[in-house]
Amino acid sequence: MRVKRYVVNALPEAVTMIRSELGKDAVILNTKEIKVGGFMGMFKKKKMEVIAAVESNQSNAPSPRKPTPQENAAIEQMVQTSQRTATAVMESPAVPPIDATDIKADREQFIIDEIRDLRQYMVKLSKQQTAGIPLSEQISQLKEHLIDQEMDMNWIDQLIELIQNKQTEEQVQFTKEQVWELAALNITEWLRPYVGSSISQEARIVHFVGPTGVGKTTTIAKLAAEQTIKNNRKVGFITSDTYRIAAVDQLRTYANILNIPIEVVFSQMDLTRAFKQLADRELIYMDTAGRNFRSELHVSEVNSLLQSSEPSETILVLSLTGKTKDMAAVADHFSKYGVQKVLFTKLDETSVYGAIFNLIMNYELLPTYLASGQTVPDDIEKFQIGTYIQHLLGSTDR
Ligand SMILES: Nc1nc2c(ncn2[C@@H]2O[C@H](COP(=O)(O)OP(=O)(O)OP(=O)(O)O)[C@@H](O)[C@H]2O)c(=O)[nH]1
Ligand SMILES: [Mg+2]
Repeated sequence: MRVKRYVVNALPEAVTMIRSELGKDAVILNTKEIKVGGFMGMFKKKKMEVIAAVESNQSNAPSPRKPTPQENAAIEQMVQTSQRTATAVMESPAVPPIDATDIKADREQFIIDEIRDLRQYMVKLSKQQTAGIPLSEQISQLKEHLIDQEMDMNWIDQLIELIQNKQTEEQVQFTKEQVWELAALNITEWLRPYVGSSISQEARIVHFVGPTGVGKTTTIAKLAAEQTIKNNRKVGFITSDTYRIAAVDQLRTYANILNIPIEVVFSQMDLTRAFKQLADRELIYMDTAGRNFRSELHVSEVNSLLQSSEPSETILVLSLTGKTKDMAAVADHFSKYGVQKVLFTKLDETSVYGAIFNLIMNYELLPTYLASGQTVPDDIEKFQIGTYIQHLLGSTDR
């Protein structure tokens, strides 16, 4: 067997040389791209190394290997060129002895193999992704953002998995905007069943309960102003907050400004008298003393004051400056007494909004209003998903 190495610019060039030097029965054993020349490792030129061989005894000749697609293309080009120009580059003036049917079969097999490999690769890839391979930079950024916002980890994980799966399904890499948009959509869907309830129109008596200093009295003044001035309703106040010196005075001041009658109660017995005094009022807001409601005893104590034979509702007031864990404990205690509606205050004093989401989702609380400042009556608005999500997710260019 005669074996010869050719270094050429392109395969057709080698084929011409092989045909003329080794004859028409020569076969290509190997081709590879190499780099030659250059200066100090730079400016090297791309060349092709072709190893060809010819057997003197044809029956023992090695069977030629399957041509690569690159070789196929080159051969085809060469066949066409030689057919067109009939240039006598070979010993034989005839068309080169390449069987077109063989090439076609080889090519088909090659495509089938490629498709099979590709499918196996895709299956491997999708398995890796569901098994938690590294997140894309955009998805990682969302995860970090939500951790900073103190959203519960189990919700973050669920959200990330949803976005990750969608990305795998669509076989693309989402941009930051797309990741944020998907997060907004999913969070909206999760919150939707809980959002939209306000203080019931049917409730004549509305009790406000919550830890010390969260803003119950201020909030009552804000809501009473809205009902009196905007809705022209006859509002009355009852306060049971007799623990603190000047606590009654605080509500009384607002009552005077808004021209709203106020009754002070010291026990459950006083309530009947107070309701009688306010018999002409369409709406009665009842202020309670802020207590340490992480203690269940205080919760049951205040609950005894909330009994009423008339349509009533209790609103749990929570400040966003509180710790999520403490808020959760309070929410848990009140939910045992059927308190479902919540009003968040001091939005203006925080830049961390995950607690709202956690409380709604974990305790099935219904958010009613968001208070965002000390000014009565302006700094309060109805809880809206869109506004809340803007706070939670912020803008994508941060
Ligand atoms: N920044 C900010 N301050 C608020 C908000 N709501 C109330 N406050 C302030 O929080 C402080 C306490 O408000 P109160 O209305 O007295 O709170 P409370 O829950 O009635 O307090 P106790 O009756 O002592 O339990 C006051 O200084 C209010 O001006 C709010 O949304 N944002
Ligand atoms: Mg108060």
